[in-house]
Amino acid sequence: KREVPKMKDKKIIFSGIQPSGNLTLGNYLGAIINWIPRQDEYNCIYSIVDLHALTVRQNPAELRQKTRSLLALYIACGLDPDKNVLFVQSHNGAHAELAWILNCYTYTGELSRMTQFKEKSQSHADNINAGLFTYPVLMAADILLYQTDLVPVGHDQKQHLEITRDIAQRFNNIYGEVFTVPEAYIPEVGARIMSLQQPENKMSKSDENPNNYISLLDSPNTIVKKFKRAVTDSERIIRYDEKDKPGISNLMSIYASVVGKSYKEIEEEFQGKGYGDFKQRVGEAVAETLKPIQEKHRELMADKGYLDNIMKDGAERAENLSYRTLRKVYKKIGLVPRG
Ligand code: AQP
Repeated sequence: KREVPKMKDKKIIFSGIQPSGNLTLGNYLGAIINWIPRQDEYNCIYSIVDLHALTVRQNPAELRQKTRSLLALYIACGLDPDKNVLFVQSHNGAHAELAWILNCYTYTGELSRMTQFKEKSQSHADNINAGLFTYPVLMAADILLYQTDLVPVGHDQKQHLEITRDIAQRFNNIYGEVFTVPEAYIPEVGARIMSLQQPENKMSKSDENPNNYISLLDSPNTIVKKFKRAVTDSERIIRYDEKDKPGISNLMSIYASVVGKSYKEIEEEFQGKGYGDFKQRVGEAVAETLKPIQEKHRELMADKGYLDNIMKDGAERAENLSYRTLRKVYKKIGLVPRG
């Protein structure tokens, strides 16, 4: 049995990823890579946010499989289940409960300005459901339940973090200091990894074209091939320029994150070399980084009992932490305690 972290002996980190596809290099470099070094310094809570994934139609069997696989990937990437609370969102009813309350403190006008809602409404025009619209409210509930101080996410989640802060402040202004107002942590490099074929769009795990993304579970061969096919430009010079050279700049930001070099160092390393050499090297560096993760993931997926135990334990610890906040919220707004 793992211990429930003490609520405020250390600062609290919360983040999550949807099991809506295989994790991409974007999810890894934008989010997960920043979770690993903080597990000693903070109380960290990481969720597999399966309720969020339902805003887009999912195949039930695949969703179940991807949820387990994502838990295995969290651990394979280096999250220690003894140091972090790892759990599946739907295993803790408090998320849906608080989301309903917060829906009543969120304006439809602010939700209709969310970029993700606008983008997903376009890409899923046949299923613009209410969940897609209120997604940021569920996300606010996820974060606020744990009195979170810091939320490490990629750049695309910045707007959702801002609305979370607005909702928390609005609620606190009416009822007193109920919620900690969280800060976003968005890395300088890697916060916005773009699609390999369409570098003007972000890399997404639910993209229909697998050549647009690198899955953390792609074989080394596939990874190198996908990088070799990546869209670039006709200048033949490796230099960072997001506006005029989005393809090359994206590959540079991936390489910079993976090998820990600055853009200047990368420009020097590839001075006088062609795009072919550069792409090959980026592909190899990514494949090398992912190899130990893939091996560990394979091992973990073969041990169903171990993953089940982590999930069960994580759910209990998450519930224990979050119901303290939920009870306080219910009391403040005037719901009668069950007794
Ligand atoms: N391209 C990206 N670059 C950097 N960070 C990224 N993240 C996502 N894409 C990139 C970060 O990954 C975390 C998990 O995101 P999510 O699963 O909750 O949803 P998302 O942001 O909508 O990610 P996807 O991959 O695009 O999922 P789908 O395709 O299902 O919508 C977040 O911290 C996010 O910032």
